[in-house]
Amino acid sequence: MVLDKKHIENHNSDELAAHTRRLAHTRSEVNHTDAIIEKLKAFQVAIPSWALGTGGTRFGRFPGGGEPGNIEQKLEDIGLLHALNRSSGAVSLHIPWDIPSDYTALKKLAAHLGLAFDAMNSNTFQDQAGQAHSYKFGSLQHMDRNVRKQAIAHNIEVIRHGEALGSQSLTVWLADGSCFPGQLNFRKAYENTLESLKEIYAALPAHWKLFLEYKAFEPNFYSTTVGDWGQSYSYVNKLGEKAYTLVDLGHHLPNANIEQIVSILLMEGKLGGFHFNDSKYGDDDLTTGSVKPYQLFLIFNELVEGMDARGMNPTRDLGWMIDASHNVKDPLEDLLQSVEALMIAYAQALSVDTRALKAAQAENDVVMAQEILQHAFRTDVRPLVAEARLQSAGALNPLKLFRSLEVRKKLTAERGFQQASGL
Ligand SMILES: [Mn+2]
Repeated sequence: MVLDKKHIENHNSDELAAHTRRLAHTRSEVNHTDAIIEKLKAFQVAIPSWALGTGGTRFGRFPGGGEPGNIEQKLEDIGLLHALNRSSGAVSLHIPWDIPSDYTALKKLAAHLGLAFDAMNSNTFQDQAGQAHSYKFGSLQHMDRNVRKQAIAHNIEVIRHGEALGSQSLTVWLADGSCFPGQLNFRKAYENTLESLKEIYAALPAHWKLFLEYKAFEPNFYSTTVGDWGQSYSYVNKLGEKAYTLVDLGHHLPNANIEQIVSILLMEGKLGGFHFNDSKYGDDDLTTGSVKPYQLFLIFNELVEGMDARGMNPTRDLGWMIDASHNVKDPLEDLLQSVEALMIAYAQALSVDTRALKAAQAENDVVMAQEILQHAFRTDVRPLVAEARLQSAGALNPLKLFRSLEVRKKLTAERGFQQASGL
């Protein structure tokens, strides 16, 4: 389904008077609003190809209608999101769930929809039909060199697919670890993993990056071989300058100070990118900003400060992606909410009075430091996010327009009740 520009224009003219009132108020409260709006306009978040179908848990899945049945339909769905919010201009593909059959045609479709190919994702956490060796006891860490070779070859194949599409990075997330004490020799698992990663790293094209994602637990429940940011940092430091750590917000132990992790990784020049989601208990894959919006703001506050300190370009120098799953929501509505939450957190962070904060820190004025951050968090910056969309020809209220156009009903009429491919 392709969105008619007229729909957006009509929606915006209906919403304009109220938006203009709200924007004037925000401009009276926040400094440098035009500079903030420009940064918001440039910010793009990649949508993973697996987030477009209804998610599930190991207990079951409750699919909705109109899910995309192939990679082209997945791109069309992201194109629809991007037309609405102008901030979802990239797709992150998963191999083997989304193996392209015709690179040229897919690149043409992506260009038509205004989408870039973000990081490619490999999969050695499950066995595929016809696979010679099983990943039941790990992939890059495996005791058997033949299993490791198979997993390395898969990652290199993913790089080749990505090269053909114009992607420039590979995200490696390993389920490797152990479920019981004694099952694994930690040092040997580390050494095998490092050796395997080195072979994958050697196959990276010159301008590519390798992102190594960590996760504290699950599917292994005793140890994970890339279990936290320190372990990822240890690997990527040994691999070289093209290797970076990737932070998935849901992959920490409860109450971890993620904003501090982000700050240190940025300082070390080893923060590669993000998988955004939210959680209450573990890797819940909830909508970004739905449970802990203040934490999201604090993360963006460190990002803005750290990227500025290193002279980084927020849109080019880090990989931004959503990694969430949606069991009880329309996936497209959920993604609109996630992107909106990211834009709001970014706008809040950009509105922090950094000079006053530095002064408060220098004087150990703890109360004022907290006041400055919370003032930015509590100021309604949503009109700035909406204005960025308006200036980029997106919709002032994407979710409202999505509902009024009955997009899901039309997609269901078009595609039926098929299950999203690859899930
Ligand atoms: Mn992830």
